[in-house]
Amino acid sequence: MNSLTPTSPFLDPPPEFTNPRTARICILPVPYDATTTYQSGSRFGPAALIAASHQVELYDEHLQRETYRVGIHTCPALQPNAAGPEAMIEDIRQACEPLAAAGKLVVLLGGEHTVTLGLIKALLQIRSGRPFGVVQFDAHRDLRSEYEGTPWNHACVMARILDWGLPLVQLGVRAWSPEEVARAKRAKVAALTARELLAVRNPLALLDRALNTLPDDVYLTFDLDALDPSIMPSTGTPEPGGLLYYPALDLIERIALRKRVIGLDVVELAPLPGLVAPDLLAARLLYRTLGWATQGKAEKTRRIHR
Ligand SMILES: [Mn+2]
Repeated sequence: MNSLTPTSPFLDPPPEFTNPRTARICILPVPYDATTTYQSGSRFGPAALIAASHQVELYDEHLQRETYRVGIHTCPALQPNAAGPEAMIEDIRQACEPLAAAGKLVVLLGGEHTVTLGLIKALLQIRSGRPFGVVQFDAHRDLRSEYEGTPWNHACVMARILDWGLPLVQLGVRAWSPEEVARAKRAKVAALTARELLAVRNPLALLDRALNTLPDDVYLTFDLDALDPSIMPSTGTPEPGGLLYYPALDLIERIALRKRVIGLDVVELAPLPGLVAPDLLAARLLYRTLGWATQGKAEKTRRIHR
C-alpha cells in the first residue's frame, strides 16, 4: 500500500459513466496528511479507498439501483502543497470551484480532515449567501481555535467552519477539551455523542431534533473515526466506543432524506497494510451515501430548479 495516486476511477464503472462533462458526481482524491498528530498515513487513504471500490458491487442491493449511472467522474489526485495547510486548502478550493459551479456534487477523498475546508470555501463562494449547514460524523469535535501553532490543523477544522458562520451538527463525538465544549456552547452546536446514539431506542428522533437546527442544504463530512475501531481501525486516532456500520448508515439515510446534500467528503482513512476490510467499508459507505444523495425528493427539486 504505497501508492499515493489512484490509477483508475472510483468503482471503475463502464467508461460512458465517467465522462466529466455529463457526470452528476465528481470525486476529488486529496492525499494530504501534513498535520496528523498520532498515527499518520491518511495520505494513502484515497488510493486505498479507490482500490477497494473496485470490489464494490455496482448494483446497490439496498437501494435496488445502479447509482453509478448518474455518472461518477474521478478527478486526478490533487498533489500535496508543501507550503502548508492553508495553501493546500486554497488549492482544493480552486479545484472544486468550477466543478461545484457546474452543478456537480463534489466529493473529497481524504486525506486529513483539513481538506474539508477547501470544498466548503468553494461552496461558500459559489452560493453567495444562500445558507447551508454542516453535518459532521467524527469522534472528535475539531473545535480548537488553534493546535500545534496553526489555526489550520485538523483539530481546528470545525472551529473555522463556525468562524465562517455555518451552523454545525456533530454526530458520534466522544473526545473533547473544555475549550471545545465552550466553543460549541457559544455557537449552539447540536452534538450527539456516540454513547447517546448507541443508548437510545430511537436515535433517528434525536437526529431529527439536531437536524432541525440546520437549513435545508447541508454539507456532509464523514471522518471515519466516528466509527468503532473494531470495524474501522484504519484512522489516525481510533477512539473506542464508536458507531457501527448499519446504525451509521441509518443516520446518513435520514440526513439525505430530510436535507439536500450539496457536497461531501470521506476523510482520515489511514490504511493498515494487509487489512483491507476497513478500506472496503469506506468505499461501500461512500457509494451508498452517493445513492441517497442523488435520489429522492431533494434531487428532483434540484433538477426542476436547474
Ligand atoms: Mn476525528
